[in-house]
Amino acid sequence: MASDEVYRASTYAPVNIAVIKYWGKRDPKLNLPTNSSLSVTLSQDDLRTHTTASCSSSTPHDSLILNGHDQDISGARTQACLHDLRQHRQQLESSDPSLPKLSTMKLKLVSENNFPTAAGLASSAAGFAALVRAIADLYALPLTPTQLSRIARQGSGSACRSLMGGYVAWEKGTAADGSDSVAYEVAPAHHWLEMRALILVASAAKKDVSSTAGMQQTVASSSLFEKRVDEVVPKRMKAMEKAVQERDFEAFARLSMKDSNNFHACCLDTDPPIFYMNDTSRCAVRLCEAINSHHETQSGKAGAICAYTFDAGPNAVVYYLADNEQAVAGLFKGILQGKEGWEGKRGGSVKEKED
Ligand code: 2P0
Repeated sequence: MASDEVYRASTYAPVNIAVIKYWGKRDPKLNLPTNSSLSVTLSQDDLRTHTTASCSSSTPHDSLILNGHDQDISGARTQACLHDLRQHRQQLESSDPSLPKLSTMKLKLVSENNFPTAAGLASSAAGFAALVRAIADLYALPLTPTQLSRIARQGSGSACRSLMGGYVAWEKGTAADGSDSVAYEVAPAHHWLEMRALILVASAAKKDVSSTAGMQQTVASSSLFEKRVDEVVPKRMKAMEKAVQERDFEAFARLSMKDSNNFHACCLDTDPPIFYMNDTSRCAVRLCEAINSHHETQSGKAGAICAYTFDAGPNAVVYYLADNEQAVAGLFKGILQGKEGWEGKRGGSVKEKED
């Protein structure tokens, strides 16, 4: 019988790692950022969320199970995403009465992360991107990734950048209703296929200060942050887009490291100070610096071959080009293998799977 029919759609969404960081909201309700940001989407063969969305007339209530555990989805952010997606479906149903009334059915969402949740590895980015896309697929919504990014942004800011592959910018926008605060593709993954990302897990523990809380403490108390928003990031966004367009790794690396350091300096300038990086993280910074200096000495010319970046947690992401696999990833793995403080390591690529 049609009334018992179960409708279902599944999708993956990858993690993205920002090289120009999002930190701070100008409108917490609509989740609008104080500055634009730019990220690299990792291959979904590496770190990703898989989500299945289903509904039927007998589904009792909206629910989300993440890694086997029931999640509370009553929060305003998840509700905003569900509301918008249902509204889009309702519009389709009104224009074509033969469509099943999925918008009136409750949703069952089942997600799995293949990496530590809430440990500064962008789990909310992949999580909300997968949730929004799975429901959009279930509802057969004719929306572009940029249109979906506007919905996912309400769930978690960084999620809007996980709806596209490759190099993605999130334009902060100026409209009060957030309509122009969306993600767009700066370049597809195949534009710079040689890019690789090594994820160094310094700690898989849940972070002390959530990004959402931490960034608003920074907005309220850091004077360094004002300069970051007004001057530093607008210039860097342009320079980073250019570096990506021109596949200029040296510029990409310098900008990434500087922006990570500027973001963590703003965290330190927050009252009370927020420490996301730890001794193990600083060890990764030193190692990157040493690799770059060694390369410069050996080659006799300036040019970074690796770039570290840290999100709201101690784990390092190190970008490098495939040609320097041995000089960067090989060295990191050799030195850190089994070393105390590093609980695990993952190699990732932007497009193709690496071990
Ligand atoms: C980023 N981070 O650009 C930056 C760098 C953390 C440091 O986006 O409150 O989890 O859900 O919008 O997206 C983390 O912030 O925050 C983040 P909400 P989100 O990737």
